[in-house]
Amino acid sequence: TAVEIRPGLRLYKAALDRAAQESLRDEIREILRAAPLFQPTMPRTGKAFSVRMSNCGPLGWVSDRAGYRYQPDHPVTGQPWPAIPDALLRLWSDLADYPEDPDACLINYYDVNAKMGAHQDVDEQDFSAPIVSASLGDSCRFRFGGDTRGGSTQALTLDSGDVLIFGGPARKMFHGVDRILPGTSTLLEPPGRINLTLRRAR
Ligand code: MD5
Ligand code: FE
Repeated sequence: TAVEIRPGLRLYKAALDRAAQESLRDEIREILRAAPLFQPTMPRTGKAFSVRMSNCGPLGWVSDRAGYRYQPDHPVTGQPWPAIPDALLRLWSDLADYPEDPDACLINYYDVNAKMGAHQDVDEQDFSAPIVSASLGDSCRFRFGGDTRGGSTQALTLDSGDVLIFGGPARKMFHGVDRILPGTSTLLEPPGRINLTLRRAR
């Protein structure tokens, strides 16, 4: 049951039931054992993100002083990223309306104090593919606006199990996470929020 928030932006509330969330959580835990969360830093300034990250799939998104990019290996261990779990590939093929599998899945971990400033996702080569985002753990306030910085914005609460799809005219909108709502989920230990974004980087 999708709600079209605006053209190109669809929200599936509770797309993943509790059992699906638990099994995905367990698979992500295994992925993070092989590809530990790293702390990305801002290009040029070197300031640390409050969100920690990892990836699965052929390519992973990384950020350091040199810039933002997709690369096939973990920036700390040098190992290739683990495979994308089948449950996520099925979610993409069910919802993305795109003929190929995603080639990147960014894993964002928010502790209860983490947030993500407004930005656009424009490091991918083909904007005809959507981005599919799944939330696990504590709820968050997700904020989004238009295609330019500084216009009017709206906010949504994203709960564990929700799936958002950004495609078409919503693909390049500004968006960010204002804050995590602590104590809203028992799924994760330690608490916090995991966001998974399936993408076509190339
Ligand atoms: C999150 N992640 O909840 C947020 C929002 C990111 C990111 O923004 O880049 O990892 S998930 C919603 C989202 C993800 C990617 C693209 C778009 C929205 N978008 O094009 O609007 O961790
Ligand atoms: Fe983003």
